[in-house]
Amino acid sequence: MKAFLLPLAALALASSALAAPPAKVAVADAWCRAAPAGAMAGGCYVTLTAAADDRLVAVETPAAKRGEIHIMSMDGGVMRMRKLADGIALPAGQAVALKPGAEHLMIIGPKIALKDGAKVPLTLKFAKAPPVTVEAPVRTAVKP
Ligand SMILES: [Cu+2]
Repeated sequence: MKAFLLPLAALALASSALAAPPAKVAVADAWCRAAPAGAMAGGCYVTLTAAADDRLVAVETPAAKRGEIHIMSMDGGVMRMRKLADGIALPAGQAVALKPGAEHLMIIGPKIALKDGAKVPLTLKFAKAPPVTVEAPVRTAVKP
């Protein structure tokens, strides 16, 4: 009897693994930094925690011409930023904070005023997990 039941149990396990949805990425603390009227771009920040190893590969928003993933770094005593073409690695279970002075999201050619109280919808795209859309409030001050 035991020999007959075991294969059935194994089959049930295998089929539930197949039906499992892709691991998700949790998105927390999204915000965008207020920018002067007419600014060509603005920075946005989020904390991402992936359930399984993943990558942030793109950001899209209807509130700007396009979104990019950037990093700030010191280059000969000057702060510079550049586009991260490969996005940002998200190790499983580890909170990755995008913040001023480090990795950030850049919205290029904002179509709305980036002032206190405005909201920027951001759709974050991942290599494996389904995309997540959040509303990032615009703030003047850096989050405490
Ligand atoms: Cu930037």
